[in-house]
Amino acid sequence: MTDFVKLEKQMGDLEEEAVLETLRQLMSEAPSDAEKALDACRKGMDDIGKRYEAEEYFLGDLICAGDLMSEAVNILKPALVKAGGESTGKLVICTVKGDLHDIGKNIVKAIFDAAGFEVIDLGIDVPEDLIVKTAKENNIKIIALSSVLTLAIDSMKTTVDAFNAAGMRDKVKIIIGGNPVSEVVKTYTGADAWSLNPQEAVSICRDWAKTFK
Ligand code: B12
Repeated sequence: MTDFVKLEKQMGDLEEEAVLETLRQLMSEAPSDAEKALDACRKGMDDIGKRYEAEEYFLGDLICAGDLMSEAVNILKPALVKAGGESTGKLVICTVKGDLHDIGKNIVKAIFDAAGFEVIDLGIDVPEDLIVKTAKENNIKIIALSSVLTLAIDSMKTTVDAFNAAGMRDKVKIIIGGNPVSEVVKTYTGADAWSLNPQEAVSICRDWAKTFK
């Protein structure tokens, strides 16, 4: 039985071997707990962020944390991605302008892929005009935006505004996610939905895709 509080602490303490061993064991004994493990790892990353702000950790530690989280996700991925069956629709995903973080975005992409969505991933630091152009050229109606920097919340708003300016706002649905995202951020940016949970995001987008058919 995995101790998730301990896992969160191991992650926060950057105990690489202990984290990876715990996850490997979980995958062999109880893969259905993968989502709980992901959540514990994400909370551990929050702790790392706080310790970075307190100058207990430095940029090199953030880089190690990013590598460790990517390894953790690779171990958990087979259990996180549940095959979706029928083809569900198309969406474009990216991390918005000014933000280079992509671990969360990549998890969301993998889960949407597995759920049957055709996903166009524009990567990181993506300007709003490229997102609008891609949606227009590929007739994409679902836009998924990721950001973990508080500053990049404004880029999410700029992106929503750009769809307005292009006369496309009523033709697309926009979902946002990432650590600082909340109901308040959703209202501020003008997005249609928000989530920190990729599985929940899939079910929101599946409902949207049905209304487009
Ligand atoms: C790892 C990390 C890095 C790595 C990133 C590696 C990579 N390839 O992504 C590196 C070292 C490169 C990095 C750089 C920097 N970082 Co950094 N980083 C982190 C850290 C520790 C973890 C982020 C992470 O991967 N979390 C784990 C993932 C899985 O969680 P997540 O992104 O929230 O995603 C989940 C959900 O939110 C959701 N989700 C995510 N996206 C989406 C999208 C949609 C549509 C949906 C539905 C859901 C969804 O699904 C995911 C799975 O559950 C955070 C701390 C934190 N609390 O987040 C700081 C943090 C984000 N970084 C921070 C800072 C300051 C920086 C730097 C400016 C440091 C510097 N001096 O250079 C640079 C920024 C450069 C830039 N312009 O972007 C600050 C931001 C502060 C702020 N308020 O804006 C944080 C919060 C640390 C802190 N507390 O100070 N960082």
